[in-house]
This record gives sequence, C-alpha cells and structure tokens, in this order.
Amino acid sequence: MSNEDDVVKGKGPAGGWGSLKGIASVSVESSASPSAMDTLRRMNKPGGFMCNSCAWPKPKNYSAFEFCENGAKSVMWELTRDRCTPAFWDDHTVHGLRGWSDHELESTGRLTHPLRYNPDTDRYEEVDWPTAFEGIAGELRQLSPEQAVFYASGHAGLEASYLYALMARLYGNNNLPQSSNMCHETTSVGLKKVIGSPVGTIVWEDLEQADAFFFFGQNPGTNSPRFLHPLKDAKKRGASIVTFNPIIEQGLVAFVDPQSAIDMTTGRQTRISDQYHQLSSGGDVAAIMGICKHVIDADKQAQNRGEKRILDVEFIDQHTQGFDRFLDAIEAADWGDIESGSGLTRDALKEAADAYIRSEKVIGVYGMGLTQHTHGSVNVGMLVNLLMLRGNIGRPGAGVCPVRGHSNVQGQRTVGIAEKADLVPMDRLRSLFDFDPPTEDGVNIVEMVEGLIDGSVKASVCLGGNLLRAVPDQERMEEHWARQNLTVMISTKLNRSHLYPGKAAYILPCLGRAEVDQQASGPQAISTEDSFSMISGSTGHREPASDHLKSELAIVAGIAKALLPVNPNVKWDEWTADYSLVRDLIEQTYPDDFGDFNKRMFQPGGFYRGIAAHQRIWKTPGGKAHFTTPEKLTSLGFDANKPGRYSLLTMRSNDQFNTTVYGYSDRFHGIEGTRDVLLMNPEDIKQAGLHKGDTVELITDLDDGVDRRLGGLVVTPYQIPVGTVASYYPECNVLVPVYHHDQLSKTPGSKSVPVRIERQAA
Ligand SMILES: Nc1nc2c(c(=O)[nH]1)N[C@H]1C(S)=C(S)[C@@H](COP(=O)(O)OP(=O)(O)OC[C@H]3O[C@@H](n4cnc5c(=O)[nH]c(N)nc54)[C@H](O)[C@@H]3O)O[C@H]1N2
Ligand SMILES: Nc1nc2c(c(=O)[nH]1)N[C@H]1C(S)=C(S)[C@@H](COP(=O)(O)OP(=O)(O)OC[C@H]3O[C@@H](n4cnc5c(=O)[nH]c(N)nc54)[C@H](O)[C@@H]3O)O[C@H]1N2
Ligand SMILES: [Mo]
Repeated sequence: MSNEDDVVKGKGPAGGWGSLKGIASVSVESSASPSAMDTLRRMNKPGGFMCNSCAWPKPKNYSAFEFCENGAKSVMWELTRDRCTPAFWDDHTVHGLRGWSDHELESTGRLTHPLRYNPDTDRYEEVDWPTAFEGIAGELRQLSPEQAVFYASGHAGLEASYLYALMARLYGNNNLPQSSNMCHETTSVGLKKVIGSPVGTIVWEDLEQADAFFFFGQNPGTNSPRFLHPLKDAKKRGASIVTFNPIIEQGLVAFVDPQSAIDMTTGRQTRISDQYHQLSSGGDVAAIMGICKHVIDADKQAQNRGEKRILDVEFIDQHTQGFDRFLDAIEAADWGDIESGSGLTRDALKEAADAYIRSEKVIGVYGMGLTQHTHGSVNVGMLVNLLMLRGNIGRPGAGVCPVRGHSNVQGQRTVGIAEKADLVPMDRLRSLFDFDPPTEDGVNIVEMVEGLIDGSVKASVCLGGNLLRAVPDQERMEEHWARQNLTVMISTKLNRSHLYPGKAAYILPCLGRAEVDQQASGPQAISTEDSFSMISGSTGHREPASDHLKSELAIVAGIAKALLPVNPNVKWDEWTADYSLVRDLIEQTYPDDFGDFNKRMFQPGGFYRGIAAHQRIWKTPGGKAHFTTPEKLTSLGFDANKPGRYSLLTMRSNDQFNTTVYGYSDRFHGIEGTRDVLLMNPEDIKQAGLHKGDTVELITDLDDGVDRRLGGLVVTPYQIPVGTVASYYPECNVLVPVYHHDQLSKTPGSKSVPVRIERQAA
C-alpha cells in the first residue's frame, strides 16, 4: 500500500463500549421509549420474544442479556415513540418523498393506520380495514392467478407464513418469491444439490466442540454479533479461526464481550482470527482449490511415510460420489492460476491448509461473500468439497454453517413459502383443505423482476420488506413497479417501496414482534426457525404502537377471506382467533418436522426439527454427498483483468439492517457521517489517476445497452485488494443487472459487479 497514513481503517474491537454506544445512539435517534430496556431483557428467552433482527440461534443456557448491538438496535427501532400517522400526508406527497433517504423515510416512525393511495392528490389516505381487504380482493379477482405475486421478506412468523402460502395456492399460484432469493437461495439450491439438505448441518453443541472455524464471506461482528460469544469460548479452548474476506472485518479481528464485566472494565479483547486472508472478490473457488491441493499433498506425504491418512478415506468411500473427478481437477490445477484467481500466495494457502489438517473437527461458515456471485453455487460446492475431504460433515463439532439473514427466513421456506412446487407436500394440502393445489412452479425474484419489466406481473403483495429497494436493477424497476394494477405492502415503517404505488395501492400496518398480539381467544404467540433449524415460540409484551394495527396473520387472513370462495375446511376466522390451530395444521402438513409443535415451542433454545445431512443421510439422487468439480477457478462471471474494470462488492454497515439505515456511523469500517463512499486500494487509486476525496461515478461495465450508474461517491483509500472496490448496499442496487446472478439459483451477484469508474466534477 502506497501511503499507510491515508488508508481508512475500521475501529475495533467488536462488542465493548462501542456496541453500547451504538445501542444508545439508536435509542436516541429512534426516540425509543425508556422502558425499551425492560423489553430487551426478555429477548430470546423462553416466555419472551425472539429477536426480530437476524436468524442466529439462541443458546439453551441464556445469559442476563441475550441480545446484541444489532438486535437491540432493531428492537429500539421498532419501539420508537415516533408515529407516521395519516396526518403526515397533509404535508407530503408521494413524489415529494422520493427525494428522502432510506433513513429519513423510516425515521418518520411506526405506521399507525391502513392507507390507500389517492392518485388525484398523490397521497396515501386512511382507509378502514374491511374496505382495504375488499379493495385488494377485488383487484386480485380481476387478474388471472399467474399475474399476481406474493413476496415475503423473512420477518413474519411460521403461522402467518403458512397461511400466506396457503392463500396464494388457494388463489391459484406458486408465485411465492422470498427475500432469500436475493440471499441464501444459493444455499437452498446449491447446498441441497451437494448434500441433499437445503440448510446448515450444525447445531449449538457443535459450536462448543469444534477445533476450527473457517469463515468464508460472513461477517459476524456486524450481521450476527451473538456468534462472537461462542467464538470467544472457542478461542479460550484453543480453537483456530481462519478467515477469507477481501475486507478486514473488525468482528473477525477482535472482540470485547459486552456481557463480561471484567472484559468491559479492563478492555480485555479476544483475538478472533488466527489467520486473515484478504482474497480478491470472487477468489474463493481458487483459494479453496489451493487448500485442497495442499491437503492432497499432505495426504500423499503421510502415505509415503506410512502414517495415518490425512483424508477421511472411509467417509469419502461410504458417503460420497464424484471424488475421483475432483481429485483429477485438484491435480490439474495450476498454482499460478490459483494465486492469480484468489489473490493469495501458495504459502498463505499452505498456512490455512495446515490449520485445517491440524484440526479434527472443523466448521465451515459462510454468508453473502460466497452466495452472491455468478458462480455462488460453485463456491458453496467447493466449501463442501473441502469439508468432505476430512469427513467434516455430519459428526459432532463439524459441519457446514450458512448464517441466515432475517429472523424467520429459513422457517418461511420450511412452511411452504416456496415458488418451486416440488418443495411443498401438495398432497397433504389437497387432503387437508380439499382443493387442487397449483402444480406449476411460480416465480422467484429474478423472474418476478423480468415479469414486471415485460408486464406479465400485474400485482404484488408484500409480506414485509422493501422489495423495490432490495432488488437488482432497482432504478429501472421503479417505473415498472408503479405500472402494476395493485401494490400491497404489509409494513411497520414507511420505505421506498411505498413511493411507487400501483394503480391501486395499499399500505397495511402490522404489529411488531415485541408487541402484544391480542385475538379473540386471548394473547397469541408466534414461532420462528433459526439458522440451526431450531423452532422457538415468541410472545410480545409491549403495548401496540397503535390501536389500528393488526397482526401479520390477521392481515393475511383478512385478505384471504375477502378474496377466496367459502371452503368449509378453510377457517380464516378460527385460525385468527387461535394461532395454536395453525400450528396444528403445520404439524399435520409437516409431521416429521413439527411433532408436538404446540407442546415443544417454548423449550429453552427451541426444538430441533432435524436435518438429514446432520445425520449423514444424503437426500440426493444416488443417496450420497456429491463432490463437485468447478469448471473455472473463479466465481466471477466476467473477465476481471480487463483494463479499467473493477469488481464491486456491495457491503453492509453495522448501522443498518438491510434497507433500514439506522444512522451513518459504520465504525467497523471506519466510515463516519456518510454512506457515499467508494473504497479502493491506494494502488488502484494511483493507477486510475484519482486522489483521495475525489468524487466519482460508478458505471456497470457490461454492454447490454442499459446505462446503469451511481454518482456522488467519494474515493476512500482502503485496505482492500487491488481490483476489488466496495460501496454500500442498497444504494448500489441501481448497478446490479437483473440477469447478473448465480447460474444455478439466480441469487443476484451483488458481491461482484463489473464496474468502471469516472471522475465527476466535485
Ligand atoms: N447489522 C446487520 N445485520 C444483518 C443484516 C444487516 O444488513 N445489518 N442483514 C441480515 C441479512 S438479510 C443477511 S442475509 C445477513 C448477511 O450477513 P453476511 O452474510 O455476513 O453478509 P455481508 O455483510 O453482505 O457480506 C459478508 C462478507 O462477505 C465479504 N465478501 C464480499 N465478497 C467476498 C468474496 O468474494 N469472497 C469472500 N470470501 N468474502 C467476500 C464481505 O466483505 C463481508 O464481510 O445478515 C443479517 N444481519
Ligand atoms: N446489492 C445488494 N442487494 C441486496 C443485498 C446485498 O448484499 N447487496 N442483500 C440481499 C439480502 S441478503 C436480502 S435478505 C434482501 C432484503 O430485502 P427485504 O427483506 O425486502 O428488505 P428489508 O430491508 O429487510 O425490509 C425492511 C422493511 O421491512 C418492514 N418491516 C420491518 N419489520 C417488519 C415486521 O416485523 N413485519 C413486517 N411485515 N414488516 C416489517 C419495514 O417496513 C422495513 O422498511 O436484500 C437483498 N439485496
Ligand atoms: Mo438476507
């Protein structure tokens, strides 16, 4: 790096006083009520409510404060005393609000009343619930079922999600795309392809036994901070942590436990990563190939010396297929290609391989850094290859750990929010509800976007989320979105998706997870599934933000009842009155996963729904786990060596949850007061004839006739590999072409977008 002093660096450690300050600042910003702290104490514990932020599991033996900076911010944000009432629209028009930032829109506070858009005044106006339900149903009834889409962001609980999927199928389609289509669809498809299970294989106890954690493109400090506690414990018992990430993430460097009085007063830090490999964007296939090559070498040497094999030959023989072909590819792989593809040296990869070989039990952790690439599924397959060489799947202390995003994103898939018909037990639905479920696959997000562009999608119902801001090709999408006959958003806060209303448009405000959900039979609990497939009950205790809110389940049932013909087996009112009846239906539909659902949902730590690959049962064609052989040593879908082209990685700040921007302090990345930055290696800055502080525009470097650009970004020298640049999501979504996605799962390639850079007048 040319001038070390100039390089912006993150401020660590993760946790510590920084995290308490972070919570405090959101508490002030969001004007959370003073009693919010009491609510936080109930979080993630039996009898309390489950965090509405990420899907990281809860331990059985919980501590006094079983929450993190991230979760606390998310709850405070929900418990704000600010309200966005119908009177807000006296002063604002929909078009006028388009100039507002994501932060400003959500800062208006909780939505309080159902609203309908009035095109004559360009404002949303209060509407009563029955009128809203009838209006929505009327629009949907005029369409043929394939023209409407039912999106879900991973917030809503299992009960509401089950009914939402049922509503779509009774209406007549499987158009049930979900936020995971932009996220871990690579896992749902790519991991399932190789091990037969679409989710991770580890459970909490495995975290307590692992000898090593290999992190590929997952950032626990920002995105799943409670993970840092088991990592701290792992370090105490001498486990190794090896990280592959283009960016230095503070949470993977050091941690001060905010729950430990001693650590907090002495500032005692736990060093997290023993090795930190700053590979190039999209360099994982090459990096893992290099590690595998070293492992194979070590195995040969062990054989020559007559020592114990390094490979788990028995596992490979009994449990896998495709090994010989993969072995040929390892032998054939050229070190020059591995080094240039990964941006790492042969020696660095040897160091990683040595740690891998030394460790009996290894967990491979991954996130968006693997999934969001043109060849994201190949990445996932490669990580599984590495783990399988030494039998590191389906035994205690070992396994694959995709860290999921939204708190119930995995669970929604489990209970039927799936666009692929064969993932759903349609026969059971047929016999339970006496109808013919649709057999054709529905659309995923990419196909929905294509349908919006070509006009075949005419109505969108959104159970949570901010889809229009989260999707690729976002700017192009806005005009198409607004051309729909109907847009319906079930939301807690105002966001950008509300500002492009369809010809008929409704915002339906719902209860938050921490709030009391009072129904005819009494207060209701809901349930969620975490990243380890544990199901937990959740009970809200707070007074609702407004008397006019309905629960997500009641809203879904309200629309469904207005929309669908009467069916004696379909009892929307009874189900709304008593959610335990819905859990009975879930149990009847998925008896293997949800036995004794109502009885077990409040078990500390939740109940395990059981994952086949965890027990080395491979639900693949052939009944074995598959080694996969990559065609190329990169997960990029473009030539990264073209002069003037960079690979753009879209990143998250620790002051945001997806499109919800709490504030402008990203201390872990050392960026304060702005999000309009472009992180670049100092060498790249020099090469491009730029200087620190220049204002530049990013232009998507693909020749498809569409001009995609994002300006106003300030050049910021950063510790990031040459050729890789970074800027924030969701702002960068205007740059991601909709067809730029993982080949297998269609997950958008948001971590490697080919861009060029142009200087702008300041
Ligand atoms: N505070 C907070 N928490 C969140 C969220 C949030 O926005 N804010 N979002 C939630 C959701 S929905 C999700 S899905 C998860 C996302 O959580 P993560 O999966 O951690 O997602 P990201 O932070 O987008 O990316 C992870 C890491 O990948 C690295 N990376 C980028 N490109 C590459 C690459 O080519 N190779 C490798 N090895 N690494 C790469 C990035 O530098 C980053 O550190 O977090 C959830 N939790
Ligand atoms: N370039 C780029 N694009 C990305 C990503 C990336 O890394 N880079 N990440 C992708 C990922 S991983 C994901 S998961 C998607 C996220 O996409 P979404 O899930 O669609 O977006 P969120 O920002 O999580 O949604 C925020 C909104 O949800 C609503 N909300 C909050 N809580 C609740 C609740 O309890 N109930 C209901 N009904 N609504 C609620 C609020 O109105 C809030 O404005 O974005 C994807 N897009
Ligand atoms: Mo996500």
